[in-house]
Amino acid sequence: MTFESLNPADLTDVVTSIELATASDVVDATRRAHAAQRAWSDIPAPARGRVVAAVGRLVEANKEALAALVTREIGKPYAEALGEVQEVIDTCDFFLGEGRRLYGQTVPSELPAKQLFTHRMPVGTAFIITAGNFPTAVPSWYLVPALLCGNTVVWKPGEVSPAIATALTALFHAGGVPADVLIAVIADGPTTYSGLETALDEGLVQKVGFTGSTAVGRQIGELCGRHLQTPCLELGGKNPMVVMPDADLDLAVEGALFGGFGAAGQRCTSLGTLWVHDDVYADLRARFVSAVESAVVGDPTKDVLYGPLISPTYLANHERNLGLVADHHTTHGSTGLGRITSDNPRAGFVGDPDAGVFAHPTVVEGITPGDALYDTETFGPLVGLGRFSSLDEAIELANGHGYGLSSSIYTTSPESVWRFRSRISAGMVSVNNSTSGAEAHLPFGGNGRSGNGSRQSGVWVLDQFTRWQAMNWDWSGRLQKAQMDVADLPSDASFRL
Ligand code: UN1
Repeated sequence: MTFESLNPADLTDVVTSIELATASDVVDATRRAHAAQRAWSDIPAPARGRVVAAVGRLVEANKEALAALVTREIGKPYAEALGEVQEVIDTCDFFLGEGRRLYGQTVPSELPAKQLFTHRMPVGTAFIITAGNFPTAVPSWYLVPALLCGNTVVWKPGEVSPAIATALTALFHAGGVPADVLIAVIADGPTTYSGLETALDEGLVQKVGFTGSTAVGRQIGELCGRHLQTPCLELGGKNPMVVMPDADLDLAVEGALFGGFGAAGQRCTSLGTLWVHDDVYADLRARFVSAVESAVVGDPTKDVLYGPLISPTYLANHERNLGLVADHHTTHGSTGLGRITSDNPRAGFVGDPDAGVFAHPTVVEGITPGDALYDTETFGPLVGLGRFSSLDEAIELANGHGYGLSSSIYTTSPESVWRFRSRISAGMVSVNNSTSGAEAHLPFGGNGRSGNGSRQSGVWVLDQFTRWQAMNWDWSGRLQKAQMDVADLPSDASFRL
């Protein structure tokens, strides 16, 4: 089947046209990657680290070209696309040195003439499935450490970004990653699932990484569970931001605007619901609504808060979510709802709205538990607004839907910060900062409906792509039995001062 990737800011611009892979193509890719794994893991880790270094330098040298492609193929504003590509470079910079560490431990034995060790072993072949919203940064969080640790990778990028995936893969290959050590396959979801199922059955895949919806994450988790594997699952979010009465309100509004509407709300770390204390509710609401009303939307090559949605499918999803607005809610933020067109215009729009899939920003006021919008990840330019009267109530509202990816609190009170930090169920907590904008070397991941507890980035991701091997070496020349032959030094338990 042929797939045409269109520029979402100008649907007449065909970015690329590709033949989608079949399930047997997917299996073939895993077979090749599996066959290449031993030789790749035999290359000393410092030498693999140098490959990662070369990839990083190449991405840096091609930063503008790759970012421009991100803007063209998925509509991310150019400044944010540059930031996303920088995250790939940061990830390479972090892991190039890991090639010279990948530390194991030397551990004393309880027996003489015996030593204990731990070694990190590559897992094998990793099958990585990523989404279209971060088509370079999030894949790099998987690909770079997986390769560094001696695994081979089959990568299934989001179908909406085949040109970006092809470009990124070419950069890895140019940096010295052999063709069969990293293979990109572009396929639709059901085809991917069926190919992966066969590959798992045949023992060709030892680790699955998936970034995407909670619903698909459950299916992947079930499939991997049947093969006694724990996948790395990075799923949805309904990220809360809590504004306390002692907060710097201008800062909170700026953070809510960027977190909620930056990238058109299509980050897994996007702000879901803004929870505001009663004492500052009216003030903050007025400031936030006015900031959203005057935000610049439009051509992503220009200086805009956000551009188009990633594709027509993402727009349709946003329009469906608008159907969840209930009678007790009021909407704010724009001159219309849903798709921006010349008949449904947005004040201050930059460019031609009819050419692409642009949507009005929408603030939905009056969110309470029980509303569909309270616990639905909307993944578009829609932010909920609700109120609370105490920090404990805010924490309950922030945790109550069961997602736990990112969270944020605006306050000047250390007591509120530490209470929030210790009670929030999210894997990531921002203080006086937006829900999005995670740095590339802190653990990234969520709990509950947001994931199975796996973490990406920094040293923490090494546990996804290596397994610990425990080694003991006895040179005493006799069978020494652990627990039984251990020296027992006398002590006097009745001794008192
Ligand atoms: C995602 O949306 O899948 O923290 C990742 C952020 C980005 C990464 C988001 N650095 O917003």
